[in-house]
Amino acid sequence: MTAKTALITGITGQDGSYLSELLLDKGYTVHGVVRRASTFNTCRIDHLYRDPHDPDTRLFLHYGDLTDGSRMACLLDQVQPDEVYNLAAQSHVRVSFDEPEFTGDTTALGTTRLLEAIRMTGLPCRYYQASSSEMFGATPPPQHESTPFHPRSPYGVAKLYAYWITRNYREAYGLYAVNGILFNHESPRRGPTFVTRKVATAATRIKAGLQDVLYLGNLDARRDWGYAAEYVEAMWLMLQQEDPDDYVVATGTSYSVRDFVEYSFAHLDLDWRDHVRFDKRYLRPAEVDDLVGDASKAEQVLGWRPRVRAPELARLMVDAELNALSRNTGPTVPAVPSPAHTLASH
Ligand code: NAP
Ligand code: F7E
Repeated sequence: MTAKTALITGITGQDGSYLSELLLDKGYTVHGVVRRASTFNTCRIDHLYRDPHDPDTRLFLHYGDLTDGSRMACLLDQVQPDEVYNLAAQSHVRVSFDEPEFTGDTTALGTTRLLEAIRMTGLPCRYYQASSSEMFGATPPPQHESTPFHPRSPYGVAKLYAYWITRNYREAYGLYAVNGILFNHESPRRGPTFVTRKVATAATRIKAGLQDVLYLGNLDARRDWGYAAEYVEAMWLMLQQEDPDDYVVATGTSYSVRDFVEYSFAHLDLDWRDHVRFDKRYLRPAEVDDLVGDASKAEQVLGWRPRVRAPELARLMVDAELNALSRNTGPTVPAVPSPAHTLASH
C-alpha cells in the first residue's frame, strides 16, 4: 500500500474508471477532474465514490476542464499530486472530423495547458500522457516506439502534438513526463459509439428481439484490440520507472472489424450477415487501415504482458451486455442516481 496522491483528468471515461480502481486498490488517494455537464457523467465511477464527509474516503472529484489552464494550475496547487494522468480528450476519431478545432483545443492544447500548469507550480510530480496508435495512422504495421508517424485524422494530429509537447517538456525542463502509446483497448465500459461496444450492444439487442439491424461503416479496417483493464496497469508501471520514457502498449495481434462482428454474433449463435448493413455515414474522410503494435519494450522494461485478445474480448463484452440487459440497465449506467453526483467541490 502507498500513501501517494494521483490526479486523473478524464476520470469519467473508460480508462479513468479502471485506473481509479487500480490506484485505489494500491492505496492511493485519487483526485479526478470532472467536466460540468447538465446531466450526470460519473456513471463509470459511481461504484467507487463515497461521501466526502466519510473520513476513509480516498476518491475526490473536482470540476475542471482542459480548456481552462488556470483551473488546472489551481487544482494542482490544491491537490499536490505525486502523479498526474492526463486521460482527458475528445477521443472519437470520426467526431474529430466534425469538430477539428474543439479536438485540437482539448486534445492538443489541453495537454500544453496541463504541462505548463505543472511547470509553473513547480510540482515535482510525474506525468503520464495518453498517446495513441492513431499517431501512426497510415504507416504500415508493425508499429513500435521508433516507427514514423503519419496521422490520418484531426484526432491523430492533435494526439501527435500532445506527444511532442510531452517530450519537449521532458527535454526542456527535465519533467518526469512519459507517453503511453496505447493501441485500441476496449471493455464493457467503452463509449457506446466506438465500434466494439456498438457491435456488442446491438448483437445482444438483436438476440433479445429488441432490434433487427446494425448499421456499420468500413468492415475491412484492422485493429490491435486489447482489454482496457489490463492497459491501465501499463500506465501505472510507466510512472514507477527510474527514468521517464515512452512505450507502445498493444497485443501484437490484428483483427478486422468484420472479425470482431463475427465473434460477437457467433457468441450469441447469430449469423452477422443476416443483420449487419452498410451505412456510409460511418465512413471517415481518411481511414487508418491496419494497426498492429509491437510492445516488446513494455514487456522487457515494465514486465507488462497482455492476456486478452480480440476473440475473448468480443465474448466478454457480449456477456456484459447480456448481463446488463437481464438487469435492464446499461453495464456502466446505474439504475438510480448515486452519491457520486455530489462533487467534492460543492
Ligand atoms: P473516453 O472514454 O472518451 O474518456 C475521455 C475522458 O475525457 C472523459 O472523462 C471525458 O469527460 C474527458 N474529457 C473530454 N474533453 C474534456 C475536456 N475538455 N476537459 C476535461 N475532460 C475532458 O476515452 P478513453 O477510452 O477512456 O481513453 C482515455 C485516453 O486515452 C483519451 O485521451 C484517449 O484519447 C486515449 N486513448 C484511448 C485509446 C482507446 O483505445 N481507448 C487508445 C489510445 C489512446 P466526459 O465523460 O465528460 O465526456
Ligand atoms: O473505430 C471502423 C472505423 O471508432 C474502429 C479511439 O479510442 O482507438 C479508437 O479509435 C474502426 C475504424 O475506434 C463503424 O472506421 C466501422 O476503422 O472503434 P473506433 P478508432 O477510430 O480506432 C484509438 C487508438 C484511439 O486513440 C481513439 O481515441 O471501426 N468502423 N463501422 C466503425 N467505427 C465506429 N465508431 N462506428 C461504426 O459504425
